[in-house]
Amino acid sequence: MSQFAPKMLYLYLVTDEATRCRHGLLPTVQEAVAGGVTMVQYRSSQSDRSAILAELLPLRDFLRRAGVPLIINNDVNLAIEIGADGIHIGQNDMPVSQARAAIGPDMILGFSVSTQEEMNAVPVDMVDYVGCGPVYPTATKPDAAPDMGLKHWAAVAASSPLPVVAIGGINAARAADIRATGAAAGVAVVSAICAAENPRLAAQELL
Ligand code: TZP
Repeated sequence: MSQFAPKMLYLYLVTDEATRCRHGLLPTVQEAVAGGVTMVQYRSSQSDRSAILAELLPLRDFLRRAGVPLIINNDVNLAIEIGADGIHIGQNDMPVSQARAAIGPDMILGFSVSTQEEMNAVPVDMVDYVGCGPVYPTATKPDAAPDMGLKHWAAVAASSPLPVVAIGGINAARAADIRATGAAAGVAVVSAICAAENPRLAAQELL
């Protein structure tokens, strides 16, 4: 359907607000990519478009040169405008059909689920991958669904018709536990890399 390949999910960095990245947004992403990150999602609650573009365009240019796909969280227009590789939407964002229609067949579309019911309802023919979680408690997303716990997460993920990336409260030890279930194409993290003293090393430890 699109340029998506499941291996892109192996170590997926979801960015925090630039102000919460210990070393700033671009240096954090650059170091994380050097450490092995395979896909990056830009996630920001800012509403100032020019501020968004000011931090996003250099990020896009760097990721293009590095050959790492850039996904935009829940902003189809922004994703199209800057030529991102795809978008990621949640249960309370625009309908999947509307998102796919807007981005066309080639861009990557990720969709979040937090329960078995939501997994069962994923529109398989329109979505490329599923983000499933939070697996563990997370302080990064205050409005996140209740954490699933590894056992329940693994059962839900194993039932997925699409590649699954785990998210929520993941550190190096937990990444290993998640990978060991065999149900994940990859792990997605925010704070394990963005808040790290050494984002390159943090990424390496999550591989
Ligand atoms: N979606 C579900 S949990 C989460 C998102 C964006 C935040 C994950 O952040 P962290 O710091 O890796 O727990």
